[in-house]
Formats: sequence, structure tokens, C-alpha cells
Amino acid sequence: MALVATVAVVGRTNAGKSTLVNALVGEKVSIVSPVEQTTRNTIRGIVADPRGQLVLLDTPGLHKAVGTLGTLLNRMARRSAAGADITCVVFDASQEPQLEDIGWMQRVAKEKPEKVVFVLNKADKSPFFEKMFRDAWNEACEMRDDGRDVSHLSSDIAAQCSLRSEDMRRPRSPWKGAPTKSAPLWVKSISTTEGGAKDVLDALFGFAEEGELLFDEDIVTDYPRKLAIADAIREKYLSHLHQELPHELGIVVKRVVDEGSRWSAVAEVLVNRPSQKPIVIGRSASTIKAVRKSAERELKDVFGIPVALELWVRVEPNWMKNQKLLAEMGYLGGLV
Ligand SMILES: Nc1nc2c(ncn2[C@@H]2O[C@H](COP(=O)(O)OP(=O)(O)OP(=O)(O)O)[C@@H](O)[C@H]2O)c(=O)[nH]1
Ligand SMILES: [Mg+2]
Repeated sequence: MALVATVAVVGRTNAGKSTLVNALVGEKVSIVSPVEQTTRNTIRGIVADPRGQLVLLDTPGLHKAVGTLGTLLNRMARRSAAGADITCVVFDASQEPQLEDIGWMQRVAKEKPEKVVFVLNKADKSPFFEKMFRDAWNEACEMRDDGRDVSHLSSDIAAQCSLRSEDMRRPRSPWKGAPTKSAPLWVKSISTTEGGAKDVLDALFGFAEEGELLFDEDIVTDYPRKLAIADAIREKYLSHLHQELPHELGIVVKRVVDEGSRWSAVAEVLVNRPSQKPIVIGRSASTIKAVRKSAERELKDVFGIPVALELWVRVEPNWMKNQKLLAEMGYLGGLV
């Protein structure tokens, strides 16, 4: 028997959720970038520790949903939070609390999940808005207890966080003032630094309970191979193109062939409009070549075997609303 728990890692986009998950696992299982909405699937990272095992669900950051893909990503984040033993909300505390941060606080205040860790991430940065985050949490609790209207929150966020104003106008909560099960544990983290997330790990194991291991001890993720390859390609595109294209780029890995001493994979790079094609290809194919090379390097590291990539660029208007393609990219669930 060991300590085990499943942990939903949630929070707004760019808060550092994937960075934290990688730091806790000790290996890169999830892609990271300074661009918003980097994570598109729920990725399971598995932490092996002498104390036991944590199964972390790295979710897409909540954001204002635009179109089918945005709605799917938000749904995925909410579902993961609902099914996990521990809710770990990551805040980028180097910036003042934003609407989405307050949305998560409202949701925790209202739903009172039993075990909650609030991570004040980016503690290496200055200024650091710890007090503002704690004040925002107190205010969220007061609002809940007073039954105050939350209509000043954007309807989007309120809806995302299942905060309907009629719920908030209910009479005073009977457990006002009583110690709540949901009182979150606050910890700071520098997820980019080795050992910088130790307090988060301790907090999570503090909530874990005795049980059987959920996965083999030597496994770090059960994320499907095709999706991991697609993510590596997308991450390299995000770092090559920066803000130029990110949300309109989709990667579908069509097939992966195990050739013994190496794998070969064929992937499509989907763009919305013909004008975007030259951007992803680059002058004399320089961008696509650079992306392919750096993705191949990374995949060799991740899988421990050379991976040869073949990339094809395809114009697919509205791919973000195409259910078949979204399913191929793993966005229609089935992973959690
Ligand atoms: N300085 C500093 N930067 C951090 C820290 N944690 C994460 N970052 C940076 O923050 C940016 C966003 O990190 P991600 O891990 O991709 O954020 P995310 O919350 O997973 O974002 P989405 O997948 O879009 O929801 C990256 O550039 C990280 O390097 C930290 O503790 N300190
Ligand atoms: Mg992420």
C-alpha cells in the first residue's frame, strides 16, 4: 500500500500548469510555451515517489471559448476537475488576479471540493501578488456567504465556472464561519526551477490516501504516442512562429510505423486559409524544416528511439469545427 491520488491541475491559460506538471513528474510529459492555450488535451503525468503515486491531469487553461475547439477545451478542464481526488488551482501570481482566476476561486468557494491546493506560481518574479490573491479568495468566500450577486463577473466566466447568479442569491450558507473542508492549502512554486515545486508535491501527498498504485511504477505518462508526437510538432511551431499563428494551427499524426531501429511518422499541419501556408512552410521551406528537426530531436529524447517525421501542410478551412478532425486530435475525450 502507498499514498495515491488523482490531481486535476487547473487554472487560467499561461499560469504554468504544464510546467508544474513536468516539474512534479521530473520529466517532460506536457508541452510548454509562453503562448496562450498551449495545452489542448488532458494529459496524464504520473509522479513516482517513495511516498506513493500521484496521477496529475494537466488540463487546457480556461479561456473565453471561441468556436467548437474552445468549448471542447473548457469542457475538458471542468470534467477533469470534477473527477479528481484533489483540485490543484495554479495562479500566475506575478500578475494581478484576472477574471479567470477569480472564476476558479468562485467555483471552489461554491462547490467546496474536499481537497484543494492553491498554487501561487512564478514566485521567482517580482512583483508577486500573493496578498491580492488571498484577498480575492476571501472576497469570493464572503460573496458566497452573503449570497451576493456575481453579475459583475463576465457571463462567460460565470458560465464556465458553473456560477449562475441565482445560485449566488441563496440565503446565507449555514456553514458560514465553520471550518470548511474546502479551505485551500496555499503554496508557492517556482515551477521552472529544479526543486522549486517541492512544496506543491508535499501538499499533494498530504492529501493523498492509502491505496493501490494506479499505474506501473516506471511509467510517467499514458498519453497516446500519436498525440505526443503531434504536441511536440505543435510546440516547435509555437516557438518558431511565436504569436503569428498559434490558434489556427492543427497537427494530425496520420500514422506511426515502428521500423525496429526507429519510428517513422506522417503528420499533417492544418491551417485555415491559403495565406497561412507560406507562414508554416517558410522561405525555401526553412520553417518547416527547422520545426521537423527540433521535433525529431525532442521525440528521440522522449521516446529513447529516433523518430523520422514527414510533415505535409494542408489548408483545411474551419478545421477547428470539424468533428472528425477534432476526434483524430483527441479533443473529443476518451482520454480521461
Ligand atoms: N518565471 C517563471 N515562469 C514560469 C513559471 N512557471 C511557468 N512559467 C512560464 O510560463 C509560461 C506558460 O507556461 P505553461 O506551463 O505552458 O502554462 P499553462 O498553464 O500550461 O498554459 P496553457 O497550456 O495555455 O493553459 C511558459 O513560458 C513557462 O516557462 C515559473 O515558476 N516562473
Ligand atoms: Mg499547458
